[in-house]
Amino acid sequence: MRDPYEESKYVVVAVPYDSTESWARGTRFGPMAIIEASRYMDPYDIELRAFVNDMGIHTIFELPVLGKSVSSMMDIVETTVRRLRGDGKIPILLGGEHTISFPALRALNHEIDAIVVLDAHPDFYDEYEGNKISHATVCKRMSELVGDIILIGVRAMDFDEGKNLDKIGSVNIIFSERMEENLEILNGIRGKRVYLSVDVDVLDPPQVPCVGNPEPGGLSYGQVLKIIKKVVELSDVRCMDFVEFAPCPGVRSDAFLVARLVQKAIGYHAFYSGNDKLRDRSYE
Ligand SMILES: [Mn+2]
Repeated sequence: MRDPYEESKYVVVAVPYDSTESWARGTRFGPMAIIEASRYMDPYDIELRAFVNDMGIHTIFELPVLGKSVSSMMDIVETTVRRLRGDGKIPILLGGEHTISFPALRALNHEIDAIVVLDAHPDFYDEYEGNKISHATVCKRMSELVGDIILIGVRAMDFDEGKNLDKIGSVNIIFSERMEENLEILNGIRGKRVYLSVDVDVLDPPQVPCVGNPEPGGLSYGQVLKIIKKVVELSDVRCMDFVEFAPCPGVRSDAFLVARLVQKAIGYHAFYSGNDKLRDRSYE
């Protein structure tokens, strides 16, 4: 995915930041593991009957955020995303910890009507371990910028987070165990400009065991794909991120799964936003 910047609609940005992570650090290795796995992926998408190579994807290798303070990381991410949107690109951020979504949203919240988050946790603490900005508070902070927020796949939360969720009128939660029957909530984003954030811990741990905070009872790869497809089809997604992947030594299948998820998401976006090149190469 090394198309020239000028010719690319999608720009993949590696953000290897994991400084506020509370349990296991290691999401700093996530972006490069995903990019590395993507090199071995077949570029043909069977479902879309199209070549991902034709979609125009440029990759910005690691932003210099490692070991930086939260505020410098935020400046770097915000400046980068603002520049990409100024050039008309769709930023695809690879984390790193979930915290990176907040500065990304801040760079473009003037053009966002709703946020869709896939996550095992609501990340709705007001403050966590003394920090206002961390992986555990990120969705609360984001909801203060854009109040219309849908959380999908939640299956673990703290009592205080529940109270914070109640205070915000337009938070919709689709809990993991009632996912299928509640997906019609997504119809509320039809036609809206959306920020899509995928915390890969939304997946069931056997599928992606190496995440910051593994939580049992998660979604399958197929369910996550279905949700991303629906979001991209119904709405106008302006920016996406895939966060919290922390590769374990010796395990390759989960990096491959996340890379495929990113590839599929870009493919759906290109398809539903009418990429002619993509359709021209179809076998149909
Ligand atoms: Mn999260």
